[in-house]
Amino acid sequence: MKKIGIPSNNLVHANAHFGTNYVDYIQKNYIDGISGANALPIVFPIGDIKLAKAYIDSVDALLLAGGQDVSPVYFGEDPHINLHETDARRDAFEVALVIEALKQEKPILGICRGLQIINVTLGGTLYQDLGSQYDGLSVKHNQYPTKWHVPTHHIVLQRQSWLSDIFDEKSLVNSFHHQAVKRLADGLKLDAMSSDNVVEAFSDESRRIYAVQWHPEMLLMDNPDAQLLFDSFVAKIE
Ligand SMILES: [Mn+2]
Repeated sequence: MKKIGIPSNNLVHANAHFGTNYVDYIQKNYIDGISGANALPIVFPIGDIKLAKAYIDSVDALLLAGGQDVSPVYFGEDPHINLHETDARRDAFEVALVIEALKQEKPILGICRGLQIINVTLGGTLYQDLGSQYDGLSVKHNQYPTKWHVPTHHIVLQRQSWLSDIFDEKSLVNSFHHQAVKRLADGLKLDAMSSDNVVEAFSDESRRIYAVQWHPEMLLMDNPDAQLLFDSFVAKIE
């Protein structure tokens, strides 16, 4: 059984249930996607970047989940006034895991924030806030409060890629982001865009990097076809 490492998110603020206890967590939907592809999900608690090698040694592939905004320090900018919450420990841990996974030539799947982490780790940049920084914006990329499992905006495939076997040339996806790729890092190839030309997916088959800006794990709740993306990723593992 192939093992997929999934770095966790964490509760940064006290809440009614956990109080000030530190809690690492991962949404069940990612576990469902990996389990559904007959692979073994292994959650990595956010930790010391010195452990990145040991963590990646223990799995066959890496899945980066959604979450907080990525800190703009990773692409040399100060925080824009509309930047949302960032998490320095999570950023550092995930960047270290991406670097180590590439070193060990293990496949990486990035989802939403995960896509953005991959891009900045490889030298690309982000719009910190599409609404105030991207003039071409005309699509609602944060569909909240519409439910997670409801596909709302189209993606248009840009070339023959791993997505071509999964999606029609024009398909509907869900969308919960206000950050997006500004400059794609060298070596990454654009796979899909929204109708307002926001990067919705990229990949690099030679390094087995795959990334989508939407949330296939949430679509799973009501769209069984969303499992295909996880199946295809797991099939990339030797
Ligand atoms: Mn979108």
